[in-house]
Amino acid sequence: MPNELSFAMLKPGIVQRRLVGEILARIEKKGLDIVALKLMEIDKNLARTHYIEHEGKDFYNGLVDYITSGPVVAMVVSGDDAVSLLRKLCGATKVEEALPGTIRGDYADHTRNNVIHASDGVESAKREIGLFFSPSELIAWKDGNDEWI
Ligand code: 3AN
Repeated sequence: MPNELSFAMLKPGIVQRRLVGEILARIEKKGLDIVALKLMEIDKNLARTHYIEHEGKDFYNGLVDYITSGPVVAMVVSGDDAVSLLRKLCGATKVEEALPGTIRGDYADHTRNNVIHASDGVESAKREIGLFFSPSELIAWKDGNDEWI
């Protein structure tokens, strides 16, 4: 299994609803290493660039408005198959398809506000990490539990 980096962002509703700790706990309990983490307000330019693949879609402006409506928690996680593991923890994009037990299945009731973003591939992770973090903000740390998980 390849060791990968992935980018995740807890959207404004998670901060507003005081759920940051619960979501971080799920990511940590899975065994992924958080190697960068920050609370930040993102401006429209960054939001538009981040979601550039959706430019022109009917939900694009609403998505940009939502994501810039309050602080988000951006992070980089590291681990074996981190990209797909994180996507599985998040659940399906459409809330009606997101299964109970997943983050979106448990916490989201509208697709546009589906509470968390996670990179959909290694290349997009690299691009998104570069948008939100400088290299010096990533901290590789030695995991003493490596033998157990
Ligand atoms: P994912 O976030 O699961 O990778 P994408 O990249 O297709 O899914 O969509 C990016 C974001 O755009 C979603 N997280 C969601 O907030 C929003 N979105 C996607 N599809 C729709 C839709 N049909 N209606 C409203 N918002 C959507």
